[in-house]
Amino acid sequence: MARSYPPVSLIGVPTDIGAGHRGASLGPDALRIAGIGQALAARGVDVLDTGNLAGPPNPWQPPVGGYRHLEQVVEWNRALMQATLAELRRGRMPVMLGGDHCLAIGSIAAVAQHCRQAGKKLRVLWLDAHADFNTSEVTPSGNVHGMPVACLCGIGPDALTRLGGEGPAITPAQVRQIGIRSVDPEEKRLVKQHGLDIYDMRYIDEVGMKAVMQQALEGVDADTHLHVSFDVDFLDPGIAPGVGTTVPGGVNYREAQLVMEMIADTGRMGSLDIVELNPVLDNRNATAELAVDLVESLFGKSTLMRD
Ligand code: 6HN
Ligand code: MN
Ligand code: MN
Ligand code: MN
Repeated sequence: MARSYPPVSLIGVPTDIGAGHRGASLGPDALRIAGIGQALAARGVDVLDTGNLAGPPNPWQPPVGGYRHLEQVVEWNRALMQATLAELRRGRMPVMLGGDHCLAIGSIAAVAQHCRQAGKKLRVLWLDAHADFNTSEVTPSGNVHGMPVACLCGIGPDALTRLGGEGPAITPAQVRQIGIRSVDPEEKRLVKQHGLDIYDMRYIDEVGMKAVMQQALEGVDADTHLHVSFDVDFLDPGIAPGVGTTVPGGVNYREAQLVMEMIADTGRMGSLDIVELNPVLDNRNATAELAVDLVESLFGKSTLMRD
């Protein structure tokens, strides 16, 4: 059955400040060139491109106290949090065009604040090869794109864990991670300690994506706001080479479509990050085009008679 979607605001976040490779800052334009706006409009969605946020340039420095570019990461995320809140408050669904994954700290801090005020339950679906649960003590790189889930759960520097006010934005119990296949040794200890709900590639192989999604979406109801944080490295590098941190053995094309279709079926997606797309490493924008194809499915495009 055709579903109607709330109006969407695209927010470009052209930053690679939290990443280990330069180039994710070109992601927003690559997604535009791949036709993200037109694809949503063709789905009948009222879509507004709010343009790109501005932020500090990438100083490309080594880590200080376990973080690379912490000051700049904070500045980008403050700006994004404000922009995301503004769109939510005027009743529009924010869709973040990343940008590296550190930007989820700002987007989800805003979404969490909005949900608290609206009395909605927040569920975060984290589609990624990585758990992104590192801390300054255990990070192998100092790159903050490996830390956003921990920061959102209150583990990290004050400037990031308190971005949205007092107290953590979310708890680990609100997060479901899907597609995970690269977790650093100390990060593993942390995700176990905090009880993160992880559907890793082995589990996906064993039970199949349909069962995984049914479990990850369990309890999502009319009062739930679903935030989807889509790290493009979730996908197998064979189909999605345009990312900085490829990990073999990722989600294939049909599995990815099923993930998006099952999210669309809930009708509860309220916000979306599309992150880590790195056009410098891509093959003629193929990864951006694949991301747009999958976003269409998130907005209800399907084969045969289902849409
Ligand atoms: N991402 N775990 C590695 C690190 O440096 O912390 C990689 C993180 C990748 C983060 O892809 O969003
Ligand atoms: Mn990530
Ligand atoms: Mn990743
Ligand atoms: Mn599609």
